[in-house]
Amino acid sequence: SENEAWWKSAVVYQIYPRSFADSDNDGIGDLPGIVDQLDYLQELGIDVIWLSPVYRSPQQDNGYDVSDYQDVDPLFGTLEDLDRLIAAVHVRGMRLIMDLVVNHTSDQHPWFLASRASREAPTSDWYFWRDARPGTVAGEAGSEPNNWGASFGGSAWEWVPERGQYYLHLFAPSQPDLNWDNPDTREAIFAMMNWWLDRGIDGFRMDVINFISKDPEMPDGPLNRDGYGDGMPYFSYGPKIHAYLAEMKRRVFDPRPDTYLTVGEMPGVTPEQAREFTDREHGQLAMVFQYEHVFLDADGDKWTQRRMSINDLRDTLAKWQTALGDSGWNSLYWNNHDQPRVISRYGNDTTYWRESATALATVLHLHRGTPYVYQGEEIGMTNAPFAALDDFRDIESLDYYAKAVGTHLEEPSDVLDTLRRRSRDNSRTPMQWSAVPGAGFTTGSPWIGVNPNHSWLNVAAQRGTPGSIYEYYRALIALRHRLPVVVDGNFVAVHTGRDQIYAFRRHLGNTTLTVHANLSDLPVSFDRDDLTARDLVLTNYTPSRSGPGRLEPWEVRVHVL
Ligand code: TEU
Repeated sequence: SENEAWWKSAVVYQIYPRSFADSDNDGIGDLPGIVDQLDYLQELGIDVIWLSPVYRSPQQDNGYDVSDYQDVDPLFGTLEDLDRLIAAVHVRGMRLIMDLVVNHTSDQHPWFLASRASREAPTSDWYFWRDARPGTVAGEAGSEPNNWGASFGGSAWEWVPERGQYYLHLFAPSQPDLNWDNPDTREAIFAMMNWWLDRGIDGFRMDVINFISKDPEMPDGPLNRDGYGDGMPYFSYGPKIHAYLAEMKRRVFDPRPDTYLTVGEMPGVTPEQAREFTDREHGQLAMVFQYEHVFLDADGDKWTQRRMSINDLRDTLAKWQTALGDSGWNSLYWNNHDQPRVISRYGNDTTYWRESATALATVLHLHRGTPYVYQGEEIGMTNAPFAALDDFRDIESLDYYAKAVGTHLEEPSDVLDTLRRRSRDNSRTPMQWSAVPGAGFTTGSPWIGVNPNHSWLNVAAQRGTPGSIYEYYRALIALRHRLPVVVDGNFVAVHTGRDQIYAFRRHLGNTTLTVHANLSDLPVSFDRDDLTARDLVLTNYTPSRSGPGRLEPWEVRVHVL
């Protein structure tokens, strides 16, 4: 039926357009390049494409700074190219969702240009403008309206002499926050969303959508390491968040006969909040992206690394499975354009490259929820060996380096080391299609370096090759499409008494699916009596290779009874 939640059985593939396929060889991926690869995605078994932003943008944050929501940036092509992509996706029975970046705009958006120029402008109040702290010299450090720090450096407030006021930016100064408390702002956003849905897209991935409602008092936050206050308690789950998302649902989605995939990116969201947002009866979104499981190797902030423990991973994922189990819905992801490659974080990208990529994929995809594959994950792409600061492009990475070396006087080589492990650029290197120079991504000069391992790690080497990571992903995705228990089965954690093993069961009717995964470099034995070779439906090792109670490094076994 039209109201059926089709996205529950879907697998989503995230495309980061600037790094996917470059059809005009200017070094930056584009929309016609994506059209050329749709057969590839269809063969993989993908149901939905999530396109990271292609809107007009000064590209300070690779498109997460939009200056025109209703046009395509010439870097990527034209609106007609996008229409062609949407049509080509639909012809193949697939769907396409767009990134919706409406917590903030670019500082070059006409709404902001007018707003900063005059307090009389129609969009004067569409952003958060505040006076200097009373008793201070406006425009000088310390006179900001509150102590909040921005994600990309320094204070969250920028002084504008023309207005004699500060504006709020939770991210870079070039990304001013939109004031959702103004009904006209909301109307403009809803109109724009409707314009896109009328154009035929199938939903939205909503950038930091839990940040749109700010506590109107905007109190100072607890101080963090770099001397700024943490505003999260006052904007990550603000007083009007449910009201605004409910209004969006009423104004955009409810009037339409079709069902859309809506996924809210929500840093800091708790399981209980996520359940509210995705509740089958009262929720406003299909699913959310939570962050807990990608923070398990971080100590306080993302730059400080610690070892991820398999026990923590199991506890975290099980908690989310249970919390959203019957009334909500989970999204499942390891990678995206903001995260270093999972195989280089939680896996082993050298000795057990193939085994750990397939083991991690198995564990994730066989949870209950909608899995997301980030481009290149399906061939086991790894972090990049960036040699020098010049190799990095990301605004967050460059800002971190400037702060760490410039302000905190850390050793440049240490900071580079941190960036090499944690930078978002690790996931933004070009898609590795083949072994040729430029990796089949471009014949021009790529905007960011191609990972040299493309000489052996590429699509051409794996597509159609039995035992490859790519073919394993295909089999895994096919399993979801074939077995209802993967989509609808409940989730039960299994304790084997071995810390290295991640195990769980899924039940639906008379069917039980069991996953045993050794997430370590060492073989492990365990007691089990109910798994027989006959019921084995998927493994990343040759089935005969080891005994029933023993798992080789990164071995996984999936049984269905
Ligand atoms: O990211 C949201 C976000 O909170 C990021 O700061 C994220 O936690 C960080 O990148 C991890 O290092 C979204 C987008 O996905 C990201 O690409 C944008 O830069 C950001 O919003 C601003 O739009």
